[in-house]
Formats: sequence, structure tokens, C-alpha cells
Amino acid sequence: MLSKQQHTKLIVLIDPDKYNPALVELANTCKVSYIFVGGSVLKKNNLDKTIQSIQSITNIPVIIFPGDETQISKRADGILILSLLSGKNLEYLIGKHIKAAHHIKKSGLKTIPTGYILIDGAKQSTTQKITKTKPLSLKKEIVTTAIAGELLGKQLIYLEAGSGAKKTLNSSIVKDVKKNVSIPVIVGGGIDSVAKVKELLKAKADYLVIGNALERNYLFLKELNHLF
Ligand code: 1GP
Repeated sequence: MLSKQQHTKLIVLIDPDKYNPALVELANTCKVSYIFVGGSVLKKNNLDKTIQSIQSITNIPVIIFPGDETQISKRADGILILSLLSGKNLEYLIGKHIKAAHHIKKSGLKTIPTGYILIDGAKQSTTQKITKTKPLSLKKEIVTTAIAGELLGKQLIYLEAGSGAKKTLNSSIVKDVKKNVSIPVIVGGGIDSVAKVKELLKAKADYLVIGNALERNYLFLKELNHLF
């Protein structure tokens, strides 16, 4: 699950509050490797129902990308256990994990320890606000943080420009992270055009995650299909 890839694969992110079943139907006919489900704040408390609905439409594996420690559903195929390595907020390095530990263990979910690195996306992201941390912007610092993540035993590095970022990850940063770690690298935040996808594909990340752009226009997925 979420392994290293020869060619970059696509992940669709669904926020349960903005769930559109038509996107999942379309994903069935497109090259989508995983569906991530989660959101920074879930107002409708409908994670479980959303996953159930997605699974009634598709066999694409569903992974929880939790916005907080309450976003757990045993229906999913796995859950990212996120450690916010770019910030120094203990709650997001270990605090939330302790709160959720029993629940996750009991759920029997497959857990994927993930080094989550917030990078400056030219706009204050919700994650920044909620976690009260600053994103990284220096390449050297980002690469070193990713290496530290691997040394800590993370199975995945997630380079996050923030949901709806104005500026996506710089492909030269992604390339350097890829060169320096041997675990899979996921890139997300603000990817909303074919040009941005093409630019990021040059960096050979293992996965690109797209959320907002598909919420706004799910048919964008069709435009991307030939690129993956
Ligand atoms: C956000 O990386 C994801 O956590 C996806 O970002 O919604 O901007 O595509 P977008």
C-alpha cells in the first residue's frame, strides 16, 4: 500500500463535507490509485457514511487522511498516522496520537506512519492555522526534515503546500527530497491545472494528491487522465 512508483500516480482527496458521488463514479473510469478521505474540520460528522458511499461505487482503496484524532472509521482500507515534522507543536507530533491510540488499535485499521511536512504555499493554510505552526520554505531544511522523517521510521513523506495553496510545491524541492529518501513521497496542495501537474510530474514524486480543484470541477479528472 502506498509504495514507491516508477511513474507518478494520482490520489483523489475527498472532504466528506463536500462529497460528490459523481467524482467517484468518474474515478472508476480514470487512473486513480487511491482515494483519501478527510478534512481539517468536519462539520457534518459524516466520515463513516462518506466512506460507505464511496465503497458502494468503487473498489479504489480508501485511505483516511485525518484532519484530527476523531477521524477514524474501520471501513477504510488504511489510515495515515500523521506527524507534523515541519512544526514544533507537540500536540501534532505525539499528543493527538496518544488521544487516538486505543481507538485506532481497536479499529484494526492498517496504519501508515507519515512524515507530514508543511511547506509555504504563498497563502496561510488551514493546517497552519489549526496547528499554529509555520511552514518550511528553505529547500535544505525541507530535505533534512524528510531525511529525519525516514530515520524516525516513517513509511511515507507527505509534502504539503496546504489545501488550496496559491503556489504548489516547487518541483526542484520534490526532486531533491526524492533523491534523499528511500520511502515514497506524496505531494499535494493547490494542484489545479494541467500545467501544474505536468511541472510536478518532472519531479517524479510517487503520488500527487488533488482535492479542491476536483471539488470545484470533478470533470478536471478527465483532463488529467492522459498524464498518469
Ligand atoms: C490538502 O494536499 C491536499 O491537504 C490537497 O490539496 O485541496 O489544494 O488539492 P488541494
